[in-house]
Amino acid sequence: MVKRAQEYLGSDWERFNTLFREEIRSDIQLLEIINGYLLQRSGKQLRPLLCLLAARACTGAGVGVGDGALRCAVASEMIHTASLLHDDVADAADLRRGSPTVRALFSPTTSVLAGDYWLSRAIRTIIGHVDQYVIKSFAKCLEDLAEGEMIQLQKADSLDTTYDDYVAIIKRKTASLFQTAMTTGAVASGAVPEQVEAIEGYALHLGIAFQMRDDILDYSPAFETGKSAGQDLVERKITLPLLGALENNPSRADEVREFVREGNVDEVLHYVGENDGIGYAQKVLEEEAERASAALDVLESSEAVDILRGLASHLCMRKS
Ligand code: GRG
Repeated sequence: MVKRAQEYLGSDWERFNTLFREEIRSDIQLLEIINGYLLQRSGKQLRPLLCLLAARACTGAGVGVGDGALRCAVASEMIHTASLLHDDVADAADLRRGSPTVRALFSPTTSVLAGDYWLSRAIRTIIGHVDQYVIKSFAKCLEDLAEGEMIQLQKADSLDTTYDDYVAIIKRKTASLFQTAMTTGAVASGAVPEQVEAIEGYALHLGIAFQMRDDILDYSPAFETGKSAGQDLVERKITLPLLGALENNPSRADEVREFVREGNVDEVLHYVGENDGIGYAQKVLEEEAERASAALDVLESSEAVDILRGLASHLCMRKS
């Protein structure tokens, strides 16, 4: 489905990739080495894809999204990468996309500074090319990313995460950038408020579902994600599969939260398996994905809208 979306975007996708490489270029040798390393190991590039699909869905344009939307797509991928470079330091992660992290290969300081650079370049890419709405949306998103991580830190200490806390975290750390990527792509393409609202609703629910799937994958063996199972528990993150198991069998709640506190990951994995935490989480995320698709109902039918709906179902089942 990601491939189909890239093919549908055609020359716009190529223009995105060209601008992305131009805008991240640096004269500093160390940055060029790191940037090359990261560009060779690109992920799914989902946020720019969603940004450009939103632009197309709102304008009905066959080819050629405007320069503003293209810049929003580039900025969204740069911010995503910056957040991963910082996150890998916060989590002391050795692997990302199946390869050593910049943190492991160079140093934590290098990873944070490279993240700062990607973040600064994101801002430079849009300033002077887009209107105030777009700038404000990116600024709010950066605030959300930091807040989401902060709430997560707080909860790793108190270990009293509720479902509402969990949703507050994932809205900020994941859904917010989906929303910004898509609404800015739409606004920069001249979308009317009703269209922007539809796109924002889709992005919110898709972002929530996407993070829920990510949290399920953390309970799966490492071969497809390139990360080891139970990593979130090592970092004392209580996510939906565990919340689901606690909902299904609350009788051992105190004991299980104590396992998390002690870092007894195997016991927690066993408890989640026995109490169908994964099934619970999968059901909730599929409902979110349905909400995402339903939000698009007010938009005029188009191939872009079909692809957005297809992506919502596809991402529910993704394995990496
Ligand atoms: C410096 C911008 C900035 C933020 C600092 C550390 C931090 C605050 C935020 C981290 C937020 C974070 C890592 C959220 C997780 C989002 C997520 C599910 C990432 C994985 O996305 P994919 O699967 O990645 O799209 P690929 O590898 O495909 O690019």
